[in-house]
Amino acid sequence: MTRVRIIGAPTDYGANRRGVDMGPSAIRYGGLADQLSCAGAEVVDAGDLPVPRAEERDPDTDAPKAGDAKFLHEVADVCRRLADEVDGTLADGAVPLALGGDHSIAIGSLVGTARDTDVGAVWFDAHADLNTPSTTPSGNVHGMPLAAALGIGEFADTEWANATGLEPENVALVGLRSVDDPEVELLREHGFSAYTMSDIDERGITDVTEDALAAASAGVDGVHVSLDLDWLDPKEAPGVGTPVRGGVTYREAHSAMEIVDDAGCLRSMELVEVNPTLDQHNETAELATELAASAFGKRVI
Ligand code: 5AB
Ligand code: MN
Ligand code: MN
Ligand code: MN
Repeated sequence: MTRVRIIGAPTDYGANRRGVDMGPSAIRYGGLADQLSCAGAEVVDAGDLPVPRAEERDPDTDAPKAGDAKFLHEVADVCRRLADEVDGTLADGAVPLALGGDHSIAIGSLVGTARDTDVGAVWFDAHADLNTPSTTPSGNVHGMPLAAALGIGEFADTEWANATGLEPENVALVGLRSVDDPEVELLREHGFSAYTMSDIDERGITDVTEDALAAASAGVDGVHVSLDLDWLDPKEAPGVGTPVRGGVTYREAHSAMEIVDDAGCLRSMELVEVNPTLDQHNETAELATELAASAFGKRVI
């Protein structure tokens, strides 16, 4: 039986708006443990990492080497602790499931899951999250986690951010529809597998997700799945801070998560960017729980 260990990371340091820090509570309240049990998993809830409120901190945008990245010290502190939790969970034979919080927590998940072994990652997101402190249009670290974990740009020497066992060849991005110009260049340069919404329109979600998983898992020991809820169309997932029209449907999202389960290489996962203050009746959080259940093997019959 798969053992899933839930680790809450209630941060909003990396996002431009408050509320995403309530994500772990909303996702738990939305029925995560029950959904995972229905998927046949044994669930352990490790609770939330302690995270000081953003108002008590200095965004510190002019710190040396921090460029324009807001709250980078605070993000580093959370990610270091999350990486240890993820690593410890894997050592204990369980699958870590991190709950954000904004997407900056993925740096911690990736560093932890790639600490002692080579891994791949599938990034289900409207955005590429490949900005660096010098290219970011917003200063928000939730737009930078993939660049950080891969040691791109100013992150090259950032010890807490570098996911040693992860290379761009094993990173697949699925559902792209809002990508900044410097990110487009990186996508072309580095050998990522990148699938836009147009690819999904043309080829279908099944084909694209199978290809993404094949690329991510080639020659490595397992795959991290990062699920940013803004991957879905805002009609399906209104409770997110950076919605972009034209995302995947409810059914497409479930199909993709079922294919994740079928591939049998899921090593760790995170659900991020749920913002309950923007949601309608907690439906985005509930959707996150259902999608996690599909990824962990829940089926109708
Ligand atoms: B999310 C933008 N590229 O860097 C930036 O939600 C948006 O984790 C980032 O994918 C969105 O600020 C970050 C314009
Ligand atoms: Mn500081
Ligand atoms: Mn996004
Ligand atoms: Mn994201």
